[in-house]
Amino acid sequence: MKFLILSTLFSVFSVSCINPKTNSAKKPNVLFIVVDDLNTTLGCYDHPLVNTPNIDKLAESGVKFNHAYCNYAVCGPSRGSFLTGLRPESIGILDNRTPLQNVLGERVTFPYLFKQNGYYTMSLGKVFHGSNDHNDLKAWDEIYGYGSTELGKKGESRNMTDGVLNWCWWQAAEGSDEDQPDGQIAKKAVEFIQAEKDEPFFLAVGFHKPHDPFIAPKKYFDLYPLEECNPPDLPEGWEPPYQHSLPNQTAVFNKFTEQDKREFLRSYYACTSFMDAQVGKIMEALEESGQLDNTLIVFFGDHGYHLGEHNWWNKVTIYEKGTNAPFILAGKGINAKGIESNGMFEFIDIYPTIAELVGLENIPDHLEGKSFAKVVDDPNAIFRTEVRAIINRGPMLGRMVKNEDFRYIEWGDGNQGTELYDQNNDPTEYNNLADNPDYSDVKSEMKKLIIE
Ligand SMILES: [Ca+2]
Repeated sequence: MKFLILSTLFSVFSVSCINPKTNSAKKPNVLFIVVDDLNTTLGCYDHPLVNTPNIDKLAESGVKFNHAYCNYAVCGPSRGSFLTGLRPESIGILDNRTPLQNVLGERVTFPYLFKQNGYYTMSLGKVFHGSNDHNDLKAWDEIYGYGSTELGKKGESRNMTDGVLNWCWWQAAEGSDEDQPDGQIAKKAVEFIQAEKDEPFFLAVGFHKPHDPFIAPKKYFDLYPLEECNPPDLPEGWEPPYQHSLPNQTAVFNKFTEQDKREFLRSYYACTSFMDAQVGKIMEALEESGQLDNTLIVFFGDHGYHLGEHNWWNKVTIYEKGTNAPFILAGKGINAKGIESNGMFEFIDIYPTIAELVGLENIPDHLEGKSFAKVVDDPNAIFRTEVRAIINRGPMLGRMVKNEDFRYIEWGDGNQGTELYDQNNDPTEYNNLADNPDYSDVKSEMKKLIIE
């Protein structure tokens, strides 16, 4: 009630005493960059090889989060969740086929709240997943999607599975950055930033790479000699605890040669550096236009990604590698500079956090996330004591809960298997403790936490 009264008073005040346009111009802009299938393989997350100077610079100017977790490690469900502020089961999107329009109802999405608050809203590339019926069209003043030019479709390429998996190929493309969709997105974003605007803006930039197929201009492939692209070690004799611990394409990766693995890594790294260069163009435009100081920048990957860990080369798991993603906040309102936060949060927390940081009004009450905006004043703040994610294996659901010490997984409500990993002594999660009697108490404690 207190909030309602304050909100009403403010509204009256703003209408009667301040020119609405002047008032709205004081709100910070938001640059919201979501990157498809980007894991923490970045310089600023201490990767020894990958070259990402622009993302590193962004991290140095703000807060880098080490424990950001998606709620579902697939594009559509993850975006359907964080853009509505609802868990995947609550919004009802558990695959890439369910259109948002079928389930959204009257609920206000994250970008639509900006539009309702007087922002000019722009969507470039992959923000919502998929075509128009997967989007919230009323949220945007403008929406643009992009495709490769004919030149950008040429270049040396190879499918690393001899064609068995039609997504699993790379191409060192001819042409420039702007022969690729992400280069065109960056160009449009720069033009948008340079243009005169009356309103504050919400600029959502959805970069496609490093999502497969791994296509980037050749110069980015040249950054990474194959002999320096070292695949991770697997423990001798390790097998997944259950067939459904991983998705159903593991047989293909059992045939991966050393050469295949190194090419996979090189192409993911090349795509990441290509995307990083596009981030740099946008940041430079913000700085040169004098808007950097009045823009909140949000940068993250839409979920995690395995690069050979657990002998798996993709997403769709509820392990650390599948659920943990890079997340950086910088710019307007982020007082901490070059800080790491080890506080855990879930992607459903993004909506209420950014809405609070920017000072949006009429934040809807359907949101299931918790704001972690207090990080601005206290980088050591704890947001959640545990995080949760789910994943489908056909009709079976897998659930994960993780706290500071353990990750616990249940398949089919526990009837189809359980997994328990010590996060401190076994961070790579190869030693399943679920059937170890020494951990039966831990397991029952974690079981109680699996549903919030
Ligand atoms: Ca994705």
